[in-house]
Amino acid sequence: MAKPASRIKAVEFRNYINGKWAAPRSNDYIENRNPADTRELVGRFPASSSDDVDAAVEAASEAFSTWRRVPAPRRAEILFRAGEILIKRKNEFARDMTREMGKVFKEASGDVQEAIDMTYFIAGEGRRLHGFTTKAELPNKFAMCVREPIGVCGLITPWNFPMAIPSWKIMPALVCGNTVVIKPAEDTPLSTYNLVSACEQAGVPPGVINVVSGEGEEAGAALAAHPSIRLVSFTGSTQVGRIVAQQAALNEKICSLEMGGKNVVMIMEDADLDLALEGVLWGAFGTSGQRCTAASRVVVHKKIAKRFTGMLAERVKLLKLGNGLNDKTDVGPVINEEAVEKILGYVEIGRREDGATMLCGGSRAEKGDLKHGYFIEPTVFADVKPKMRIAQEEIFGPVVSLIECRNLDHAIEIANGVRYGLSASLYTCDVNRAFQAMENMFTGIFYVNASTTGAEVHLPFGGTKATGNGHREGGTQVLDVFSEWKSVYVDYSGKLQRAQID
Ligand code: UN1
Repeated sequence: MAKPASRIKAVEFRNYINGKWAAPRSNDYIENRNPADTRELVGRFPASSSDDVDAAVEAASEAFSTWRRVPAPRRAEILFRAGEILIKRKNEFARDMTREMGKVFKEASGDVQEAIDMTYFIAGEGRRLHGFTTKAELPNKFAMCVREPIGVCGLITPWNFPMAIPSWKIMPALVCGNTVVIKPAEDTPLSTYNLVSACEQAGVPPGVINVVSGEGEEAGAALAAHPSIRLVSFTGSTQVGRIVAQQAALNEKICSLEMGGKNVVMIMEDADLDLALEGVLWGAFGTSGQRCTAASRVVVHKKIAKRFTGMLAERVKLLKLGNGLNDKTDVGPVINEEAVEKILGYVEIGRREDGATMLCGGSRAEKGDLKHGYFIEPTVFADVKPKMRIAQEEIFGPVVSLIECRNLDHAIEIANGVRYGLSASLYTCDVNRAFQAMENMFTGIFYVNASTTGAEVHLPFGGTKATGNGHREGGTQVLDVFSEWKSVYVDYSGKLQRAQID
């Protein structure tokens, strides 16, 4: 059960710059409140300005000259230690995460686990960081290419995976020899603080990781525009990602973007419907629909549409909303008031503008203690047409749209008919159909007989079209974001050899 708000002490947090916990120059703070019960103050976090960002970037620039020369396996050893600390403190950190972000405790534990997985996986890369050798076109000449660190990286991270996503960026950046300044989402800075504290405790030297919390428009913008930042890695909305990319272009920064999604579950008439039902419930309403990978469209074969719709509506009505620290809760709150308004706005669009049939949910839940939080009833729309706004735009909440299809080709056409391309899934018992869909879906992630969420850290994560700008974080592919290639030629002939001429 959740502790009463009065028994939880709120703390004032600092920025972390050059190995020291420092108050923001402005002395302004932002309140971090529990979205399940806004009476509970989780902490007060710096509302940093460009002055704080400048100080952090300066510290990171200074630290870069020594950190880049620490052998990668040694850098990795520190990360392994950080992983051990995260394991030891997993429950405490998960609890903190549920309090600041709202996701149910089990899922918050999964988020911390994803950070542990990433830390161990990428620390292992410290002994690889492979380049390659190849044959030169001239005799007595050697050719190879090696990975080099890039410099100071600016990391801007979202609130929905407040520890996992920072770890996807910090750990590979560090193992490659970069230093970082991270600006966590203003709604969930505590989980980044916990991650960075683990790194500090593990022995990451001063200046290598710096944390500057604050508003996107202020601290985030200052980071994205800073001339000494060589790389910006951003996960968040498509709207903000575009601004980050524009800023990056002005200063020749490398820019890795991970943005929106409109993910789809396709269910064929031969599918195991009970399995598909579990997948849709988990994909659409897990994390209150606030995963980039959340299932927000379900394309169902017309032969089973009626039956599946009935099965889904029946189960959705049973989902229990509540505080994520209560183990009876299925669905936690959404992140803040703005999210409530946006999601309910889409519910209205679905009902009025689009004319879809709402089967359940559709309102803010305000019974009892729920009135103190940002709760929205899990919502299902049926009779949705592929071009309706609720079937096209990212809602990022517990709302799912059911769309009927005639066959697999039709399902794939509908599924691909959106501007995003993060994750898709197909339920079928026919292996041929599974491979056909795998080949024809324009998404960065594809699942067979599983939901749209649940990516693992050792595979590339990211999407096509408006979801990203071609990079992948996760997998060894993330090393391509956080390192640059240097091609090296050694001519041991003792004479001038002219490539392309001699
Ligand atoms: C996100 O929502 O941005 O695949 C990340 C998943 C998680 C990561 C989601 N492992 O659902």
